[in-house]
Formats: sequence, structure tokens, C-alpha cells
Amino acid sequence: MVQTPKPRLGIAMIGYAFMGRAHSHAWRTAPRFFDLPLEPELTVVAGRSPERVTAAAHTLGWAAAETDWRRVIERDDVDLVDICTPGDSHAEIAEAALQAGKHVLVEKPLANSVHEAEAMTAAAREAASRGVRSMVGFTYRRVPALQLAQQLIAEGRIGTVRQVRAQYLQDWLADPDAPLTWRLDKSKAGSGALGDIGAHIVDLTCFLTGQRFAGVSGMLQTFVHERPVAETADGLRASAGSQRGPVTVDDAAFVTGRLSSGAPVILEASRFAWGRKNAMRIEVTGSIGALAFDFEDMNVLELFDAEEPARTAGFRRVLVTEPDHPFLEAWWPPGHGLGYEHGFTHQAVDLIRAVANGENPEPSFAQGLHVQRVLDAVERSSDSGNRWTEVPSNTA
Ligand code: SOE
Repeated sequence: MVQTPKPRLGIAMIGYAFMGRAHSHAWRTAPRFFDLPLEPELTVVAGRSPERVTAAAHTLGWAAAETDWRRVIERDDVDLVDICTPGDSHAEIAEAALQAGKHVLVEKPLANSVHEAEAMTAAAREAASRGVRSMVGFTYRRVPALQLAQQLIAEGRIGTVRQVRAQYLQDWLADPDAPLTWRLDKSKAGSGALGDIGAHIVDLTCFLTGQRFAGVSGMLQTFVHERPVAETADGLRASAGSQRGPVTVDDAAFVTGRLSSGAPVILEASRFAWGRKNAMRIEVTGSIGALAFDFEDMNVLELFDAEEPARTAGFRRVLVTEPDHPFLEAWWPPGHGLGYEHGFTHQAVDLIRAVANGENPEPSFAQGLHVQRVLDAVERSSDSGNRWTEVPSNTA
């Protein structure tokens, strides 16, 4: 039977390092495993170095390479702009793309400051009135076990949320001679562990509980103040040169906070936690149960039902690989787990469907702005000796 080709969705990706690789894989994989209303086409990738962007286009499967993102946005065959650059260019690229009528996906965190995030949110709201969609890449929302956790909490399986504790621990900076890359430069990254990985657990807390942060007290710590400047860098892999330079961001962030319901939250983000590679853990305790997740065991959701008799009660490991678990129908037989890259594929799937159905996808720029406000409040609190700092609501 001859199949009628689906309408295409021309994608332009800006940046091609670690996140660019993950996003390229997602755009390519999504239509091969999911039945989608539009066919994403890897139209053009942009980057500053002509040699490197051409090589990246070839390796990652993009039809063309471009050295100026502005030219990409002008192209008629581009419908969606995927921003995988460091945070200092998110606002300019996203606003220009939305203005030009292109849908936008932007890597997390949304921006480097509340001010930029506010402008981006206003631009996204205006663009939505013209049918143009926007989304922030808080990818972990689309890990099936975390989708299931969100559903169970919304269904009341653990009762009223009482407390949240979350950690995001990595160790790629624990070596004091690990090179100084853009993630350690405040002017490029906005903040350190706080915005890079802390932003994920702030967003997940909101996603899982359906609440916002009302206030925080924060403590930021920089353990190593100077490092060898990176000579070459590709994502988290970098080689050190002989020159040294200052670290201008935090290495770790420690936060206590309260949600809009008053529920207390405790968060820890560190890139100095020896032995922890990508240990993103979150535990939500409710009035009649609890849920726990650890990314290093990402196909499992732990569920405690406090209504079971104490004699046999205990955390149950739910293996989230059944066909009726979120996104799983498209993948492997039960027990054949998923990995880091699948969250990006599911993100592409949901965004393509939202564009085709004329819906606003989540996390929205407004939700990204809320995360930005939390990060900003943590920094202000830390600067003022951990003083309690309110997180303004998006309308304030
Ligand atoms: C580096 O800490 C990093 O790549 C983050 O930037 C990503 O958001 C996270 O998914 C993995 O770690």
C-alpha cells in the first residue's frame, strides 16, 4: 500500500554539542517509533565554526549547516527552532525566532536572568496568539517513571503532599584540575550547579506536585575558585590548557523552601559529589504514601503505600516498562529498559503533537520563568546570609 507522505516540520537546531547531539537523536528517532502527525525534517544546524558545524551536520544527520543563526530563522523551510546553545544567547535567539513565526524549543534553564525570562515569556505569549508554540527543555519530565509519579500524585495515591526532598548529584568537577568550560562562566551559564542541574529538580518539584515555590532560603558554595582554561571542549568532555582562569559560578547549591501549599522542600545540587554521576533523586512524601525516583535506576519508581499493614508494608519497586506506562507502548517488551536519550525523544514527540494539534506544550516559557525566579531567589538569599526570600508569582 502506498502511504501518503505526512506534512513536514522543518527543524533548525542552533548549537551541536552535548545537548545538540541528544536533540538530533530525538528528532531522528521520534518519527521512527511514534506515529506522529508531522514528519520532522532535520533541515539545518547552525554554529559559529564553519568546519565544526559542517562536520556536526554530517555526523548528526542534518541536511545543511549554517554559521549565522539569523539566516536560519529567515528560511521558509524552517518551522521550528531548537536552541541548544549556552544560556547567554537563549533570549535573543528565541525572541527573534518567535517574532519570525517559528515554534521554539529552548534548552533549560530558560535564560540567564529573570529579566530575560520575563521578556521571553511575554514574547511566547504574544506568539501563541498567532499559533506559534514554545517549550522549555526540562527533559526529565518525560522520563516514563516520572510521568507515572506525576499521574499517581494527581490521582491522590499518596494523599496530600507533605514534603519533597530532591538531590541532583554529579562529580565531573570534583577534580580541581577539571577544565574551565562555559558551564563555569557566569556570563555564559548564568549560574553553576544551581541553574545547570538544580533547575531540573526545581522544575520536577513543580511538575510532580502541581505547585509553585512560595519562598526559599539558599546557600551557594564554590569549592574551587580557579581552574585550567579549557583548550578544547565538547559538552562535558574537555581538555585543559596551561592558562588558568577564575570560576565565577557556584559548585553546589543547598536550598530549603516552601511550596504554595506550605509544604516544605529540601533541594541539593552539586557537581562535586564524588561517585555520583547523574544521581537525580526525588522523593515526595504524602499523607498516605510516598514516591521515590533515582535517575541512576531510571526505569524504576518506588512506591510506599502507608495504608498497607505495617507487617508487610515497604517501598515497592515498580518497573516502569509496561506497555500501559507513559510512552512505553512505542518501545521494547516489558523489562527492556530505556535510557537518558529517551526523555529527549518523548519531548520531541509531545512538541510535534502540540504543534500539529494547535496546543501549547509544557513546560511553557511561563513555567521556565517560575524556575528562573526560584534560582534568582536562591542567589539573593545566599548573598544575604541565607535569609528567607519570597519567590514572586508570575503575575507580580
Ligand atoms: C551537565 O551537568 C548536564 O549535562 C546538564 O546540563 C543536563 O541538563 C543534565 O541532563 C545532565 O548534566
